[in-house]
Amino acid sequence: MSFRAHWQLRAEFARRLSAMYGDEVPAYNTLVDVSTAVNEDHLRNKGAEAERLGSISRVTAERHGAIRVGSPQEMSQVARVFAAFGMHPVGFYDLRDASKSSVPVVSTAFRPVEPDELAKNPFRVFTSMLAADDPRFFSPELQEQLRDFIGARTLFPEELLELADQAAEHGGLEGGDAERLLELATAAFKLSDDPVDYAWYKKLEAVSAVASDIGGVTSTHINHLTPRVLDIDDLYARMEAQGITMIDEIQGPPRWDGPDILLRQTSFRALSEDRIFRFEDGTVGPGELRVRFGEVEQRGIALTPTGRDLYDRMVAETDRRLAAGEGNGVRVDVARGVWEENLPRTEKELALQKLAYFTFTVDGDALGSHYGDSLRGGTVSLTELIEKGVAVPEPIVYEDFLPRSAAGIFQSNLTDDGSRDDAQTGTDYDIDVMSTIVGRPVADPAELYQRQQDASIAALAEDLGTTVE
Ligand code: OOG
Ligand code: NI
Repeated sequence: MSFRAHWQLRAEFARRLSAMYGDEVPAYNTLVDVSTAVNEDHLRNKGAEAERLGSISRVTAERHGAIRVGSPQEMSQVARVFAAFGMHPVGFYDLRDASKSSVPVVSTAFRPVEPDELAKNPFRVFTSMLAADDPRFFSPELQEQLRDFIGARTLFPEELLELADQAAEHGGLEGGDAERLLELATAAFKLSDDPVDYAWYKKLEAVSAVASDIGGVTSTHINHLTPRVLDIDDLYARMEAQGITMIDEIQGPPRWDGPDILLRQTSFRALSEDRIFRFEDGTVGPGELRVRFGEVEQRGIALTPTGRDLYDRMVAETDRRLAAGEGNGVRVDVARGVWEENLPRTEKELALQKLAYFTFTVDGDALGSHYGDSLRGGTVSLTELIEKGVAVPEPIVYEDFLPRSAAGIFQSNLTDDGSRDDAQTGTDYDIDVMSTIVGRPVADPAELYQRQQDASIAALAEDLGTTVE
């Protein structure tokens, strides 16, 4: 067998995780089948327009996973594993305050960062770390017990970490080593059948079902794997028609007749799964846990920091109107109204107002009719080029996550609010602290999109033989 580069390892890793998870959670296979059908129909109905935010082959193969670890040490180890697959930490999400119930985690996402790597295979994993030192959730005694329990387990065997380091260093691995890396990495995320200590699990569950899922067991597992669809409303309706109960709403932006922005997500509720427990009297027996769920997403255009501010204001305005009793309490209807009042209806307008990120292509006809050859050697503004239709904006897809949706997804699958003592002060986490924990810099998503847009503008200027400002 020959050398396998990062992207080849990543594509195979995603494929194996998907097969494993499909065996573990058969409803996931239904979700994938329905997603594929939705995408095919969307393509049939919309033609080339359907592929504006990603080719059908990329979108159909596209997944994100979610995993949860228990300590900074485990976070740094999982970062080494993902580096083997060309997946790097991007973005910081603090979910502790993003919802009213107890979600005691801070997160980042591991994903390819270069546009060509994303195009080859965009597999990403939303990775959460239990904030086991946050006194709002965990008493000093529980913090210590958690540290001991988590410190005593091994999620990622030494052999896996060593192979991963080699893959990171050499840009991939040769045949036998590549195969072993894939085997070990996939196995590390398999649901374990080791008995779960019932009393310990329940003690943590009283604080948060997320805490028990992370710190109450001796291994980690994929929480969900998420396919991408081109029409999430259609997907939602088809899943319900199949008798699968979805959470009440689609999270994130509403459906409207302007450009799709950021990320829309929904999920079906966590399903009961058989697990083995060890009870306090020493007996071992079967039981059920309900922690893993199915999620699906539709991706839209990445927003600039200005666009993101507008988005956050629109979300706040939606909340305000809902609280005031507008729209019969139906969030998406209220949100649609807010969107229509505030967000430009065309990609061109989004680009002109610098609200979203784009790459640009040249429209030769528009160039000829507006400028002839007169641009060569001169200076022109990007705004003018866009206005005249010479620079045609092509959307840059949002590759990241939304903290409020993430918290909503966690939360909608909890049966209990858990407990949080807001009289205590929470531990400080931010992107820099996360970088130290992960052991490598956590990239700012906006910088990555900006870099891609800048490169495209530079290429445009080169093409036109002019300075574009
Ligand atoms: C992660 C929840 C967040 C998303 O897509 O926003 C998430 C988890 O449940 O571990 O996956
Ligand atoms: Ni997810």
